[in-house]
Amino acid sequence: MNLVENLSLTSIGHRLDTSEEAFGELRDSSCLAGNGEELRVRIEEDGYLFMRGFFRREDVMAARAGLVERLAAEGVLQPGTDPMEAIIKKGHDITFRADLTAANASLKRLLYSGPMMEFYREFFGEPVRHYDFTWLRAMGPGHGTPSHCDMVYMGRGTREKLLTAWVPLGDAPLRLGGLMILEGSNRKQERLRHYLERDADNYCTNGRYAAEIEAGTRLWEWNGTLSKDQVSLRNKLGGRWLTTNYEAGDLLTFTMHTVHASLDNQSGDRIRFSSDSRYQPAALPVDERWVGENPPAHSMAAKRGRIC
Ligand SMILES: O=C(O)CCC(=O)C(=O)O
Ligand SMILES: [Fe+2]
Repeated sequence: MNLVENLSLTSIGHRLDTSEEAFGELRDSSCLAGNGEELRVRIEEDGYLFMRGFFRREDVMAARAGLVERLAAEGVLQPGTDPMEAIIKKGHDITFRADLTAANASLKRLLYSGPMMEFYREFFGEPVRHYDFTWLRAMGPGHGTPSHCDMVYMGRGTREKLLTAWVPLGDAPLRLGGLMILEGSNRKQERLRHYLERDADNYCTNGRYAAEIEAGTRLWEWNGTLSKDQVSLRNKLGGRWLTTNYEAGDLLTFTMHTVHASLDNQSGDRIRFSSDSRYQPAALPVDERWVGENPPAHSMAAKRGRIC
């Protein structure tokens, strides 16, 4: 189809079926901006809201500039190239870099003030807060993220009124490996019940990994992945994998129950930058793993052990 042209797209090395029954374009809901009621109806239906051109391009690019500057200083980018192109130096490997957000005031402004906070206030119809941890992905060429629902990582506060925002920090055409949503998966909670009830930071104190987890040498007993094979997952759950050629300025927001994954980065030498961040009504309980000046994240402080 149009969206794919001649690309052979993969996710964790599995070649995706890009026929019209299996693959398609995200529905753009930007025409509903500013209308909380309609946005709520739409997300109930789709499990996500894709807001094309939500941010000003220059604001996104300012955040990107801060990221590539840091990587250039670290020697991760190919010398003699424009840092904004984010061309990785041969032999380097990069994926998750939450630390890159620390000194990036433009990124924090983009995600946690102005239009973004106003969007979620309008959506929830009440005062909102964001989580303090920013998941910053600097995905070099290679595998993307396996499918999962965010519930298993942040379901200890409100489980219904919490949304993820996925923001491409630069243009991210398909070959750069953007996010995909499994169509209709938000309405498959019953099928996914066993998965959705799990928590990636729980572990069995009498289990085989307990000693390593408690010593801090192993991050978790189970990493929250729903499937590494997006082709067979789609065959089981149905729906199409939905994505798009993302542009700087786009916002994709989705529920804790929405199944998502990302495409592999097949660009050869470019880094895909994106952030994920979270928003909820201020009056509701939060997931303590992700709030505060130094959020515990998945550290031992967040682990809950029990005898299994
Ligand atoms: O960007 C990715 O590869 C994964 C992002 C994700 O899982 C999220 O936004 O919740
Ligand atoms: Fe996620």
